[in-house]
Amino acid sequence: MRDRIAIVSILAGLMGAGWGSNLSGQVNPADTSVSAEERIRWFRQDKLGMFIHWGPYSLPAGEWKGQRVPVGDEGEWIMQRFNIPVKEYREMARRMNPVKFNAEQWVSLAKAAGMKYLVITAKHHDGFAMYHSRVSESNIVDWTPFKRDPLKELSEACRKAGIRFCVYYSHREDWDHPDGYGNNWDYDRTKKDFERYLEQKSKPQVRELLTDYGPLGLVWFDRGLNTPRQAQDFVNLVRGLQPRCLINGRVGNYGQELMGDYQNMNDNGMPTGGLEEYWETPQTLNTTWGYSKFDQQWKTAGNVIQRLVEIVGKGGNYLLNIGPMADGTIPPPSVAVLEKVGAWMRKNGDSIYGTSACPLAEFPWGRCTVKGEKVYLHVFSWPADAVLRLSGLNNQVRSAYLLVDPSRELAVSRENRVISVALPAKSPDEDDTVVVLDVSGPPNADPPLITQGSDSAFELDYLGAVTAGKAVKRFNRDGKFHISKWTGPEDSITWRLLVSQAGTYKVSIRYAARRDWGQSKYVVAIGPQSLTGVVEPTGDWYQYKTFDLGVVKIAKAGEYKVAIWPAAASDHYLMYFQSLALEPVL
Ligand code: JFZ
Repeated sequence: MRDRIAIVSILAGLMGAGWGSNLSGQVNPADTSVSAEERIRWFRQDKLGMFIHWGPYSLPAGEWKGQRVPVGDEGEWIMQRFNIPVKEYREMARRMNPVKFNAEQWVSLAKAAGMKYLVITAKHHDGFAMYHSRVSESNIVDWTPFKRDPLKELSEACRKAGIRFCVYYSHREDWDHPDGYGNNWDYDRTKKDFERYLEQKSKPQVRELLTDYGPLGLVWFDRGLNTPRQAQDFVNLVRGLQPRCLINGRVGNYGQELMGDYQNMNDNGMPTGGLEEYWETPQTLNTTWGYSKFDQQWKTAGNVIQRLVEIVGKGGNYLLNIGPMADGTIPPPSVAVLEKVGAWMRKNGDSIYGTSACPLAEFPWGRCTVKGEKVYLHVFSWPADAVLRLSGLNNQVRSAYLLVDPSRELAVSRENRVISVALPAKSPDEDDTVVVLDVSGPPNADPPLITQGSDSAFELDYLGAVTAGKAVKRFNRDGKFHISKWTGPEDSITWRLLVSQAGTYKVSIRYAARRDWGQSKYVVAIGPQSLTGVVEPTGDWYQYKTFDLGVVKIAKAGEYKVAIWPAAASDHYLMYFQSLALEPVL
């Protein structure tokens, strides 16, 4: 069996490597005709997508020869968890026959839930293709009695319904292929040729998906690759065949520079503050991606709605997962939750679609999203006195009303910096009632005024910072939250400080800088004083170190502006900035 696969793979690899025409005819050179902003525009607008994890792992559904995948662990990892031999797993996969699969039904559920894009596992780590692949016979059409191509049917149903069709592809991990990463129970890792796997299976299958299923909204790669060059090959492959197709952050190594169009949070992850590089959080509806008959820990519609609002209010997208059963049935509890979420979205979608991160600090009663000249206040917990209070908004409030009842104006008053909105006695929606403020101009707020800690020191990081130019607040699984992408004096970070204790302060900076970023100069201005720093390489990627910059004298208490910027233009980033500290010299 394996020999046959090897032969098929070699032929595909030869074709894929350009020895003869590849699977799609000609591979175009990477097309740069579409700008990054244009490519991601729909994604920033649509906010909410359906993730689908569906494959042979849905058949054992969390149990193998009496052994159970514990609830809380991932059902789609069953082959690796129990070191199931490829031969046995494939024999199991042969029994997959999803006679109840109905693409139109799945897509209409996504649509009913307010989801605008759908990402399905074309090939997960088990190496099994859920589409008709010519690269490997380990696919649902050739290997099972089903004989139909679910991705073809879903792509057509999505197009009819106006939902963007997207695919997940695990481009590194492959427990079926002898050279793929991850299966060291069947294959000797010392004999693996990973590059051969990329050329013989991974790239040719990605090429098939980009060629045979129409325009894809997004290729959702997973678990990164070893080197930037390997990842760049996949970026070029996608760009060359479908320049409008988005690439997620996991195309490259998580601990290295972002090579996709946006960053992925950790699974189920939630950042503490507003990130400025676009991002998406994938989340399970229970606790497993692939179906498990044991996992009934379903989130409520309220959990999902509030998490959606929190993600969108911090400037990201929400990719919410369903794990269909092997016969093609979507677990009824998933359907029930998504239908309730959809009911809320039909009434409140304006406060989600096309909105941007809230410029205000978080509120104890809920969150906020903004769009045009509107501030959407998402009230999770109704104030006992039915008065909603918020501060920090610079705009004049022209009117206020419930999104579900715009005809009924709510009384608004302002005292100093606090805006109060008189609400109905009872909340119309126990999960999230949206109050709309119609304001003068784009919603804006003063940056936070940072005060001194109990030890009178200041720790200035991404949370309180205002970025300008190309400097952006970012997340990376290894780099954590940092600020970067700045290359010249027009790119800066600033903070507002309220100094209560005049005196001398020792200034230090914490950053990571790649080997070839050394010797770049930067300026740290604190009020009228400034210090000049010279970047010292800290190793490769996100190896943070702290450097003393000298001392400044703050003559009197009051508000000060602190700023950092590159002293000169450069062809690389200045640094991965983490924090600036001002410690009183006693
Ligand atoms: C990966 C897969 O292993 C998993 O089966 C599922 O497909 C999920 C969506 O993606 O799991 C991950 C990958 C990355 C992180 C966590 C789980 N992460 O960055 O924290």
